[in-house]
Amino acid sequence: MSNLLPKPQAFALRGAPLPSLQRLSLALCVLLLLLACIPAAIAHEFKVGDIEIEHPWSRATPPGAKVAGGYFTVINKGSAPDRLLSISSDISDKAELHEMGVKDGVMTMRPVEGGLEIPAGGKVALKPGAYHLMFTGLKRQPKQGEKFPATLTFEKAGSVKVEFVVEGMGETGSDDMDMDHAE
Ligand SMILES: [Cu+2]
Repeated sequence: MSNLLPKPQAFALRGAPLPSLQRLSLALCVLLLLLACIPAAIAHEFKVGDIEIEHPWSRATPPGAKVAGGYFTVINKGSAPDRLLSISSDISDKAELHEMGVKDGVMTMRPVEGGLEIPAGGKVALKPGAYHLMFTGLKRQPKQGEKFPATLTFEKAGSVKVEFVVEGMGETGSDDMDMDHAE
């Protein structure tokens, strides 16, 4: 009989680390979940199908301005190219895709014909001085710190709602937006 006593004790000792390990791994899971959420909130990105849109942003405009720029990075994680066909937003009558280039030594902006191709497995950055979005016929001035919604439509991936964060007027220090858009 006496040799039965150590058994439950030994069992209890061996069993003891299990519950705390489970607690630890649960705590780790919660921590990992929290960490997984944080970059998404900071990165401010949107997804539709194989397409990811990172950090759509615009710039505050001076009173009376009729146009505002729109910028973001599009990533195509798919194995086929896709095309950004159109953009719409309540903030303006129209939103156009523009391309900047140099023609006969003069910087020009022109609408991108037939949509903007996003190569398979590639990315395209819309940024000041390059491809960009132009909100034309502004219904109101975007104010620094606010967000406004817009819908991007892709040929294959379909439509996705995004939010443009409005940054300061001097953001990036580029004044390309003031050039060819006084209509
Ligand atoms: Cu433009």
